[in-house]
Amino acid sequence: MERTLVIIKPDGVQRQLVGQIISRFENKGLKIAGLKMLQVTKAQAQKLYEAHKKKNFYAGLLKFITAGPVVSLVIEGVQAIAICRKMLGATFGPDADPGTIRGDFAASISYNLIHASDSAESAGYEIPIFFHPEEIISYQLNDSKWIYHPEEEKELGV
Ligand code: FUP
Repeated sequence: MERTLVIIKPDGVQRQLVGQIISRFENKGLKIAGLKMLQVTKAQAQKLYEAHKKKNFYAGLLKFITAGPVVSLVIEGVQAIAICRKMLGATFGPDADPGTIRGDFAASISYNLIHASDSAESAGYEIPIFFHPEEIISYQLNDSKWIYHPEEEKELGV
């Protein structure tokens, strides 16, 4: 089982796409382990985008992610990190395939609606920026036996 950080960015909240985006993760069979709306602080934004500190788009990134409320989630599931990345699509709307979140909802090369951790290492770094341990809930989904095969379920402890 993996956990990953997903952030519906300010454009997603303003465009009232929160429900539709969260539904996609639920429909896939991924579990919501944490969920909150928040205003990202400058300190949180700097930490999240630490890897991009020297890039020319860094200032714009900080401005965008702090421009309004976001919805952040901890999404859990088998291979959740890779699955969520695939569901997001390519970084920029025009490049993202139809069927992906960005492909279906984003036309911009800067307003790209959503963030998801790109590796287990990133998830381990990013989740604590937005969630205290007690805000991430361990529970079993009622229908997990129809999301994963019973053997898979046993093996993976889902
Ligand atoms: P992604 O992992 O798809 O969210 O994209 P990256 O981690 O490569 O980049 C983080 C954010 O920086 C993206 F959401 C968009 C922004 N970005 C730019 O604005 N310009 C670039 O050239 C690359 C990324």
